[in-house]
Amino acid sequence: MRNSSAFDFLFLNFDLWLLTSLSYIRSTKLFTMLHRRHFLQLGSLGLSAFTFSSFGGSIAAQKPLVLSTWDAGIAANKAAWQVLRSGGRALDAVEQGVRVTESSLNCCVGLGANPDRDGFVTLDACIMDEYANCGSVAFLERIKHPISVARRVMEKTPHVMLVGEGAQQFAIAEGFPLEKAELSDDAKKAYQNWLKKSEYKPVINIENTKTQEAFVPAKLENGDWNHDTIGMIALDAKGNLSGSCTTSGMGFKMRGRIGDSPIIGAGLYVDNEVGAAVATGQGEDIIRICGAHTIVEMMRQGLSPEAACKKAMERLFKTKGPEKAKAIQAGFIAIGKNGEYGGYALQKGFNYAVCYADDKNFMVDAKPLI
Ligand code: SD4
Repeated sequence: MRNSSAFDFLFLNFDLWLLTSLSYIRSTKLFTMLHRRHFLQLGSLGLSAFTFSSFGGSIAAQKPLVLSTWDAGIAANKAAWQVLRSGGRALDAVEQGVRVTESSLNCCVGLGANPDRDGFVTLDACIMDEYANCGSVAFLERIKHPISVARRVMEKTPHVMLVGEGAQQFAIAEGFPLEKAELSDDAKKAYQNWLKKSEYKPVINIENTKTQEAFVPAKLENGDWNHDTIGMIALDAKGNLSGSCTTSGMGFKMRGRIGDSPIIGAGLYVDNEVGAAVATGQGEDIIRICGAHTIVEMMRQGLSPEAACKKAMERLFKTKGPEKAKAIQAGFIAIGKNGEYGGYALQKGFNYAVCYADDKNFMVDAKPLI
């Protein structure tokens, strides 16, 4: 940082410089230093964002910033933004944000969501902060805010993950009310319909038969994908990252089934030196490639968030095989330490919500791999 005129020259020619040296620079400390300096320059002008060209398009870098999966993300981002806009911590933002979705009636998040094949709603959630602290709950029943229970696991126990009855006991001990064991009207209807079609018989290893689709539908009655998990990642004004993820999992799943969403490294991963990533979609396939962790490691090697999501998606596609991949959906989103963001989908139809100002909270369609 001694020769300031050389650095000014770099920024005047930022686009050209970036195109020729991005992959090298991303992997060096210099990258962080340059961004920090650029933020400082913009900060003195009252700006907190910049845009630069990269391979394949324009990528905005923002701070603070919050991203979340699917269109329920708009309302969730709004709540997260209230925390971020006043200089709050990313961890608080990602908890407050997804609590909105947990409270709303939704096919796939919170107690109003679709049940498992035995008619019970079981919830999975996890959270991770800038110190690599993490907490998780899975197969949790009758508790309205699994994300907040996950945070208590992180902050009040020596453990990372609690499941089932034990998770519920812990939640009750922490003062979370035990809600009634009943389905929402929408979920009741969906379950009745599913029961008719599925002719449900609890057959061992049914998940591995060719008729799997009839038992765990890839799509819901209305044609939507059978998932709408909310995954949220945020970068706060201090430059710290956190993430959260909460879901009821796949509708009409086998009782006891847990997907990627509560699994640190699969559904969510945060490394405060590098970036954060969160996943949605067919959990089994996301687990098989350690989705979120893979994306963060790709970013560590110098890939942009979008390129890292794409690379991880290519791995998922390869692992699944081209034919089987057509029957599932998966989506990844990521934020880099510098405020760049991006996402990628297996198939068309996955979108995510991006928010970085009171009047900037919008949906982005992720590019599909197939
Ligand atoms: C799961 N990944 O349980 C979750 C489902 C999901 O959007 O993402 N829904 O496999």
